[in-house]
Amino acid sequence: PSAWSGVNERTFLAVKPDGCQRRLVGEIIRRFERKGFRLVAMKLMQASETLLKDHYIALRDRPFYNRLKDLYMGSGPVVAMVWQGLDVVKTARLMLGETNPVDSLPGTIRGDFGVDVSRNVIHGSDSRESAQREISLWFRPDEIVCWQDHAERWIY
Ligand code: RTP
Repeated sequence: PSAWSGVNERTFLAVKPDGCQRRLVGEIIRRFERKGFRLVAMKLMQASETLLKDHYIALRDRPFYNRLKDLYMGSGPVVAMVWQGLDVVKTARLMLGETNPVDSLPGTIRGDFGVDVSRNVIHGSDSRESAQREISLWFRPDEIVCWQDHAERWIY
């Protein structure tokens, strides 16, 4: 098992430009904190063309690729984060909702805050493998903070 399994599992989340513009950053962080996950890295940044190309490499042949990369994800700041905890990859995807907000239940982030598939507020890694790939794309190792989380003895 990798060093990032069990309670040390990690995922990459990013509040997209619409989420930042709509002042949803605090609300989104709050949901993951209350759930019991541990924030281990975070930065507000303008994603570069190179970074977005790498991040969305699997979608490069999709009809919405240029719109997604240039007109959406590259259009303003994003808040990139790494969260840690038991089954955080799968659980975060559940908390996000479906890609298209119309399929997302109320109570999920996209179900509560989005209506349009191309403005769906947040990104979350879809597997442990993508999480590892995306974390290393968006963060240098020294940007990830190892800290003693005293709440975790009540969470696990
Ligand atoms: P994400 O990677 O952002 O968490 O999204 P996802 O896995 O739920 O969805 P994916 O199919 O990987 O699509 C990535 C992002 O592209 C935008 N999108 N636009 N028809 C469209 O205009 C369309 N379809 C997808 C969304 O922002 C989606 O999250």
